Order: sequence, then C-alpha cells, then structure tokens
Amino acid sequence: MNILLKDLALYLKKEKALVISDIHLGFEESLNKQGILVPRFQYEETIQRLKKIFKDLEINEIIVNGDFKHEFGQISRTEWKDSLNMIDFLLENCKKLTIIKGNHDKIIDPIAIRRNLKTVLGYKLNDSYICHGDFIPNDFEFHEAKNIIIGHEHPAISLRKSGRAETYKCFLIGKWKRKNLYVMPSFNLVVEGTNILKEKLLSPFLKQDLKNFNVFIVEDKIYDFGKLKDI
Ligand SMILES: [Mn+2]
Repeated sequence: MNILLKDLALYLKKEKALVISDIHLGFEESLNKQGILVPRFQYEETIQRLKKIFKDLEINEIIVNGDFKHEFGQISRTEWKDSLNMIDFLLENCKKLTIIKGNHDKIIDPIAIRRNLKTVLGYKLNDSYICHGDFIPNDFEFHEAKNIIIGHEHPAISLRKSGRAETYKCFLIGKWKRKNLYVMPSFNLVVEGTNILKEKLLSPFLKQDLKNFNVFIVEDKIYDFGKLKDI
C-alpha cells in the first residue's frame, strides 16, 4: 500500500509526499469577529502537530489541499502574518510546496505570490490525483488517476462513549466510480468537523451511498472502525 494515514495527514510513500487539508488559518479570528470569544491557539498548535508528523517521515514535497485560510473576502493582518509564517515553516520542511485552491481560497494568490508559489486546482502524483473536492475536475490527469484525495468535507464522527457523545475527526475511504476515494479530515484544530452520521454532506464526490466507506478515526493513533454501515 503506497498510501499511509499519518495523524491528520496522508503520506504517499513512494513519492515521499505529504498531503494536509483545510487548515483554515484565521478561523479563531473570524469567530472573534462574530463575537465568539475563543482564545487564539490555532497557529501554534498547528505548527506543533505538524512537527510531530514531520519527525517520523522523510518528506520531499508537501501538498496543501485547499482552504489554507478561512476568510473568503479579505486577508486580515493575522491571516497575512500567520499564512506567510506557515508557508515558510512548510518550506523549511520540504523541497517543494504546492497549494491547491479550495473554495475558501478565492484570494490566496497574493499570499502565495509573496513566496513565489503558484496555486493550482488539482495536482497529479503518479496514479494519485489531489484536489479540494468542492467540484469534480474534468482534466485528463484526473480521469487517468486511480486514487482521488480530497478534503473540503471535514469528516468527523460522533460516537457514544459512557453515555456522552464524543466527536472524532476521521478519514473516509471508499469508491467514486471506479477510483479509490480518500476523504481527509480537516487540519483545523479548533473544531472537529461535520458529523457524517447526521449532517448533510457537501462534496459532489459524496453524493452517493456511503455505507461501504471505511472509517478511520484519528486519535492518539489511527483506529480502523470498519464500514460506515456497521457503526
Ligand atoms: Mn472547503
């Protein structure tokens, strides 16, 4: 198996490529603006969590699979600072960095240009194609790929544990047409995500019966929870 689930990231062994998705930098600031008082730990916690992942792997390239930052319409001062610092940190840990545009990244280009990076809508690595998942691509490379890796959905699953419901970030792995589909959890450490057992899903890749999808919960390690229909 070439694809390894590593904490909230996905690692392509042969290519030594690490994929992370949906960091949503600036999320706490946007909550603050709506009057929700949360302290701001996101940037530092994201760096620490990434460091742990980097420690165990040999990484040639990193792919940020969309929604690098949160705000749609503007770049706040915190976002400028955090985004540039985060890009620099990622560049220190790989030889090549690719930023895929998500639906929250309408104005990521001014930030990327500062570091001479181009943004793309999809990225092919041998038989895997990485795209955000807010739309279904239609290019040759997408159709050729055997594995599709998406983010966007922020899958999480709510389970009862001694009477209380706890929500966990998770990977979903199943089929889309004849391809293998990998749905990654978000790297937004402020919130868990969308409870796939209850909430309506967004991605056009997931407008299908998901009962045969496998669920992998991310906790201190990755737990194989079997098929969604059995949970
Ligand atoms: Mn998204």
